Amino acid sequence: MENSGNTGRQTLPDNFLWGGAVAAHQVEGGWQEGNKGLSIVDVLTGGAHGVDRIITDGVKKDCYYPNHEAVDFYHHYKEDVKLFAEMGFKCFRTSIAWTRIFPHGDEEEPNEAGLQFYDDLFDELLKYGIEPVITLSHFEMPLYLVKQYGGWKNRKLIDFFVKYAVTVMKRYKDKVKYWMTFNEINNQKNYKYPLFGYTCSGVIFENEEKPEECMYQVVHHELVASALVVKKGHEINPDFKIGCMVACVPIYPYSCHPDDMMYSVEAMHDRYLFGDVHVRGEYPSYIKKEWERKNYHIEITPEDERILREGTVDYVGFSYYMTNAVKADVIQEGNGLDGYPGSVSNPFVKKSDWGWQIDPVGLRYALNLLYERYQKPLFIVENGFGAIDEVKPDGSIEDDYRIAYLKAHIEEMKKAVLIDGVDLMGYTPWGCIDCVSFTTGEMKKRYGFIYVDKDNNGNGTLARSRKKSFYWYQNVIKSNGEEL
Ligand code: BGP
Repeated sequence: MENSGNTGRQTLPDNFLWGGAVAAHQVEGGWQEGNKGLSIVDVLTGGAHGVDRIITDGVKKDCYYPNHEAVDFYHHYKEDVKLFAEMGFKCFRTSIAWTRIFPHGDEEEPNEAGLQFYDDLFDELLKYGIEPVITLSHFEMPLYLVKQYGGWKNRKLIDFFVKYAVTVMKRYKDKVKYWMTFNEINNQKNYKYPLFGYTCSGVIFENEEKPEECMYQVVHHELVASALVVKKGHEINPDFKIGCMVACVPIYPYSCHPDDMMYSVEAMHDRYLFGDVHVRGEYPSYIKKEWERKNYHIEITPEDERILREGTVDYVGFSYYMTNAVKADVIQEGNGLDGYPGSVSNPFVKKSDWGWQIDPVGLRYALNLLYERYQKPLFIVENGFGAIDEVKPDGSIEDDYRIAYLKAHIEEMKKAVLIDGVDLMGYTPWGCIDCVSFTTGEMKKRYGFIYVDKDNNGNGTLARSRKKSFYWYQNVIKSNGEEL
C-alpha cells in the first residue's frame, strides 16, 4: 500500500512540543562542582568505535573519563538555551543528576547548590517559553549507593529514590510540568550487556549467581519506585504529567513464515514488558508464565502490587532509533544494543556507521504499536542520527544526511498522527547539542543541530556553532512541521 496520505490540509496540533533531548551526564560536566557526588557514569571510561566503555572503580588514573567535562553545559547552559530558543524550541528534555541533589544518595538533607543549579536552568528555559521535560533517572545514580547498598538489588533504593524525586518535584512544582521516571527502563532486558545493566541499576549482572532472575528483581524495585513517584507527584501538583520512558525497537519477523511471525511476537514481549507494568499497573500473563517455567521467585509483596496499580503513568515517552528483525531458525546470541537471539540483518533497510538500522516507516509502525496497546498519549523523546561531522575550512557543517534522516522520520510521524490518529504530545530529537555518546563514550558520534568543538580525547575549545540542520529544524518548528 502506498503510504501517501493527504496531510496537506491537516496539521499537527498548535501545542505540539517540538524540542530536543539530552541527559545530564552526557552534557553537563562539572562533575565535582557544587558539591556534586560521584555518579556511576563518572567512572566509565571513554570507549572507541566498536569498543565498549569500561566500568572502573573510579580511581583508575591512566584513562579518560568523558563525562567529567562532557560539553560543559554546567557552565554554558545560558548560551545553549539561547540557541535552543533561536531554533524555536517549545520544550527541552534533560535529566537531573541525582548526585547533585543527594551526593551520596542516602543523606538526610539535599544539597542546596545542586538544587539551585536546576532552578537557574529551568528559569533560563522558562524565560524563553521553553517547557522543561525532566527525566529523574537517565542511566545514572550515586556511586555510593552501589558500593554501600548494592544498587537497585536492595529494596532500600526505593526509599532513597522516592525521597530524591519528591524533593525535586516539590522544589520545581511551579517550573516543571512534564516528568519521566526511568530512561529506557526496558533496556535492562539487555542485562548481558554490562553497560546497560550497570548504568540503569548499579548491578553487574554477570557477577550474580542467577543474572536474569536478579535483573527482574532489580527492575521490580524500580517499577515500584516509579509508581510511588507517579502517585506522590500527582499529590504535589495534580497538573503534573508523569510518564515512563521505554526504548522502542520494533522487532519484525524476517519473513511471513508463521514461525518467524510468532518468534517476533515473543521477542516483542521482551521489549514491552516493563512498559506494560508502568501503563497497566500489573505484570502481564506472559512474564508470569516465564517465571513459572524458569522457577524464578521475584519478591513482590501485596503492598507492591497495590502501589503498581495506583501509580500508572499519564503518558508513554519512548526513544526510537531503529527496527530489528528475527528469524526463528537462526537462534544465535545477539550482541550489543539491538541484539536479540535470532537477530538478522533486514535487507530492506540501510544501517548507520554504528550498525543501527535506519527505518523511518518503523517509527510510524512503533507509534501505532504503542498507541494500540496502551491508548495513552505518546511522546517521542529521542530519535536521531549519530554521524561523524566534517567542519569545512570556513567553519560550516553541511549535515544533509542528518536532515534527510530527521525529515523522513518526521514525515512518518505526521502520518501516524494525521492518518492513524495517534495522540502524540511532541518530538524531541536526541542530542540536540553534540554530547558524549552513551554507548561508546565518543564525541565523534554526533547528533546535534549545534556543533561543539571537542574531540574524542577531550581536546577542543568547546565553542558552539550552528550546523546546516540548525536552520532546517528552526524552519520545521516555525512551520509546525509543514515545511520539511
Ligand atoms: C539512548 C539513550 C541516550 C543516548 C542515545 C543514543 O539509548 O537514552 O542516552 O545516548 O541512546 O545513543 P548513543 O549516544 O550511544 O549513540
